[in-house]
Amino acid sequence: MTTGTLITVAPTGAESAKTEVPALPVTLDELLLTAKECAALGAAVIHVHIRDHEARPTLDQGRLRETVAALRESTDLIVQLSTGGAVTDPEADRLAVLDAAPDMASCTMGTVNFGDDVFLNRWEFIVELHTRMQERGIVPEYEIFDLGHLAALQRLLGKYGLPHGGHVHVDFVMGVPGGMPGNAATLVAAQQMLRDLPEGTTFSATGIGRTTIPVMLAALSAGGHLRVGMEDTVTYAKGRPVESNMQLVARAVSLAQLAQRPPLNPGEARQLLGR
Ligand code: KMH
Ligand code: ZN
Repeated sequence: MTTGTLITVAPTGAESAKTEVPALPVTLDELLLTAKECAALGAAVIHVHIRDHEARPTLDQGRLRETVAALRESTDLIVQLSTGGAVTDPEADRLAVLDAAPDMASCTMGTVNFGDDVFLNRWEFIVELHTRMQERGIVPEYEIFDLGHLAALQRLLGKYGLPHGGHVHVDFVMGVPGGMPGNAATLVAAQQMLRDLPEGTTFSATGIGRTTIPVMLAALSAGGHLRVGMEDTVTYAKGRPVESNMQLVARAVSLAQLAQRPPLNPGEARQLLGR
């Protein structure tokens, strides 16, 4: 059954430099302003990477806790922390992200080439993330960069059981150089593979860079949900840099409305995600 659209904003990421992308929110104040404005437009979830005082990616525990508290105080958004971090982050720091007690956290389902880098996600590490989230009542969003990651998720759930809340939600991150391509045919192939996952599994999709629009349109027509934000693209259209995360959320909201699948509010999103 097709429902409204869950819109997640991923405003910062770990890959773009503030010096090259001045509109990127990197301070807590910038993040909070972005969060409030994106929530007002129709976002229900925020996928958070934080930066240090020099705008470098960090997994600093104090900053993470402060960020979770501040987002909860000033918005109704579901707060999802990234456990992916940057490709250079050690596993121990990535696991410790859960100590900041977010509503949700990302859990990438396998290793993938990531441009010239490797985004390493060993099986034992994935199991540790999944089981710690179960114990602590944190809802995972399983990040799928390649089709094999869905087979890994099937294996994970078969061996270790359902996540907290019992609902499975995945996010197809498409168009990463080294991962699955960002196009409609691949999205449909990924969606077909959800048949092997628990009934009712939902998906969001995001397309990196120039795959943003084809992936967004394909996801909407296939009954999927959307993730948008400057983590995934810093170009709005050919030759036009993104001005703000709000610009990307506003576009997603208008396409969702056009598809007659208007944005879910945070309360509806919590119901959908079992949070
Ligand atoms: N920054 C990427 C290496 C996640 O947030 O869980 C990983 C990433 C995935 O962004
Ligand atoms: Zn991320």
